[in-house]
Amino acid sequence: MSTIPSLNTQDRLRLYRFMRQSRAVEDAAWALSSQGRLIGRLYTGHGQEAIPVGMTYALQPEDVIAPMYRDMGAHLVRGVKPVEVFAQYLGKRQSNNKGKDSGLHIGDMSRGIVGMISVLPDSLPVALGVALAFKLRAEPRVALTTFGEGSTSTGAFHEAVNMAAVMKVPLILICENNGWALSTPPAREYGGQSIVARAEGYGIRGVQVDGNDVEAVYSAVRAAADRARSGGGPTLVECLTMRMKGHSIIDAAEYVPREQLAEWAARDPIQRYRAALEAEGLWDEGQEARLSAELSDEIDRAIQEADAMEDPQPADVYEGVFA
Ligand SMILES: Cc1ncc(C[n+]2csc(CCOP(=O)(O)OP(=O)(O)O)c2C)c(N)n1
Ligand SMILES: [Mg+2]
Repeated sequence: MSTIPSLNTQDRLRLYRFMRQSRAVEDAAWALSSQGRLIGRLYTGHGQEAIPVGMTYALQPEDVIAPMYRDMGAHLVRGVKPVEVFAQYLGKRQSNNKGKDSGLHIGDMSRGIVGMISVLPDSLPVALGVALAFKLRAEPRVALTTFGEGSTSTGAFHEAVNMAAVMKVPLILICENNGWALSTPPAREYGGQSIVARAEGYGIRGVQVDGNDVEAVYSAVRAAADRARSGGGPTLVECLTMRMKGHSIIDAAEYVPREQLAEWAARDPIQRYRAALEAEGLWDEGQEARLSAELSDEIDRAIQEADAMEDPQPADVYEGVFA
């Protein structure tokens, strides 16, 4: 067992800030989308913020992530600025996808982020390739990818996890089990009680964590990364959480039982972490009010700045499309 260095106060306050920033950016995007301002459909990770924040914080800058559409926090931890997110959502010419795509499809290898692939879960075989390259080059780096539990019911999942196990690559597989795959509940997605149980069948390490506990996610991923870096191969981390909004903004999710939402609302990862920090005397109402004001100001400025950017022109249609 590796021993995980404990998080210091500065780290813990940063984890909290990243989760708050993630939700604030997504809430603002929700409002813009409701006004018909986004060029595409909005998907959020509302209620799941502890996973992308905790996992990315646990990695080294030279590691590579291949995140999914709910992982706003992973992008923020990697240094993507809110203005870049809004430029992308608003379809601006200077955005990462030059106005051709919206959503969190912000691939940027200079920050170790592989762009999200919409065909699910095809980020998984890509991350496997990244991890294999690290292994072949004998570089002490790891790759990490995320996927929903619904996406594990495809052939690409099996092929990638099997090959990762056989090749013993430094790969961290994060399943964000949020209770639903669009309107399909787990009982109709997979047999068995968990996703993590599959790890044994593949011959890899598997751990299940409370996905609404940012420090639990951090510790599990930190251990998986240490292990992968020292040649121990892949780890499957199943993070239990709940999708607190619809699949996308156009999904009212009336199929989700209200009691399930209420139960998980009481375990909101941000409120819980705030309460824990307050109980330890590390956070108080004054700090909370200052953070709220700071985030609201940061986001207002980001939206204004993104809004002022140029829109793409018809002549740009082929730019960035062909290599
Ligand atoms: C191969 C494939 N089939 C269907 C879709 C359409 N689709 C997008 S998200 C989604 C649900 C995915 O559920 P899950 O993997 O649990 O992730 P979650 O949205 O719950 O985070 C579906 C069916 C897709 N993108 N790719
Ligand atoms: Mg799901």
